[in-house]
Amino acid sequence: MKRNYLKGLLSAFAVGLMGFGASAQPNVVIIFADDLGYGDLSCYGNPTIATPHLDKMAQEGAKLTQFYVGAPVCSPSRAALLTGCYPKRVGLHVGVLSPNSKTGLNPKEETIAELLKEEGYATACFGKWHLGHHDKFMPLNQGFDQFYGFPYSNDMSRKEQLKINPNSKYKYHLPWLDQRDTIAIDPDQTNVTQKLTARALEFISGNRNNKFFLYLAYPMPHIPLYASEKFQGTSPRGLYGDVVSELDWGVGEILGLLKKKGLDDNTLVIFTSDNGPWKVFKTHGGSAGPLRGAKGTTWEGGVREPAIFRWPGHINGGQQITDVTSAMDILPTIAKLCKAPLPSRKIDGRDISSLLLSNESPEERPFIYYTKMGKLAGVREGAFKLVADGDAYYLYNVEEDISEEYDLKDKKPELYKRMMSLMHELDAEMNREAREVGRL
Ligand SMILES: [Ca+2]
Repeated sequence: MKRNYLKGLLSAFAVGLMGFGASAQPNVVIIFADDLGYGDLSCYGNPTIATPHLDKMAQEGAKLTQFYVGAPVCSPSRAALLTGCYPKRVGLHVGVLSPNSKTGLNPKEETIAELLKEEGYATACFGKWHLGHHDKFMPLNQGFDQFYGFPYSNDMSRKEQLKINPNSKYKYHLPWLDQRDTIAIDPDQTNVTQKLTARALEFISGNRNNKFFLYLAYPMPHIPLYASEKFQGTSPRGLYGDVVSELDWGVGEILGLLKKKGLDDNTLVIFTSDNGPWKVFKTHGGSAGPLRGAKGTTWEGGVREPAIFRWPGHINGGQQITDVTSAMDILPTIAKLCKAPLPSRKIDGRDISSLLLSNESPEERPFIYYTKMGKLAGVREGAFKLVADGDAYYLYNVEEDISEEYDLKDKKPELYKRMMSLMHELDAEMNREAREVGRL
């Protein structure tokens, strides 16, 4: 007790000091993997992939077990994370962007980076962007001071496509950018995770006396898979395991540096992935664990992701949070914790800070499923999920039946009907209020 009292006095003193110079707004680090599945981390049950750093991060923070992303593919999912909106609300719901796209995230939308930049944060996006490769859509025009990485997916490259199919007619090249400069074309991807991690460490060190927001969007384990020499051949899971182990190493480096610089209890770190595993690539794709489906589908495996939130001294360690949450909740939660105003336009996520900080469940909110092409495909409310597979609809209790095996449509006709109208109602509202995608 006495120790706590002393600790309280000391932190009051520290807050006083901070009030003198910097404020008590925490730093934020979002580490976003690409195509990593619900079952790919050892703390989410993977039997062969070792992720000691992420496991430790989960022990020191909160592990969310019913966390959804906004879409089962890259571009719309990334739009949802950065804007706190369903992809449909920001017009980016129809598939992924490609090197010949003329659209992108509308610069009028407010990203997490813009909210925090307004509060004086240093902001950086390192890794994969995939929200429009034309300058007006790129990170430097969406609130980020720095960008280093790929404008789109790591397979959108003639060099990589030729490895998959020697007769490929794919004509686009994959640029590697530093700010606006192309510093390489179709680069060797073996050291991508190392390079991005190094840049992230440099950014954190350089801003240890400022507030900072780091969005580290690793392009792995999206195919083509690449691990550095040090990690090649290290995992019993094969190359996929090597790649995930290297991402885990990167997370360990970042958490280690935060600790070393004394930034641990002033930095919220979030780890998750943009969509489920790309199983069509067999062992080069990941695992959704007990969940049905994969990337590109609205089965749970397409959109439910591992999610770990760590902020020592604020978020209690070792928690497992089973509330239904989503990537769209991240923006309003960060806004609350960093004392930043919300975007002026309507958003879909809700602040879950009280869930993270004091285990108080927020008001339940239905989650709407859209296909990878943005078509309405289901709704989740409470334990129940209505989901379309083509033209057929099914009803599951995804808490009792995590693998979506036992259809309840005939057993619960009233619920089925109610959820069907709820889904259409929510989508109709979305259609009325949807905004324009960014155009050239
Ligand atoms: Ca992806």
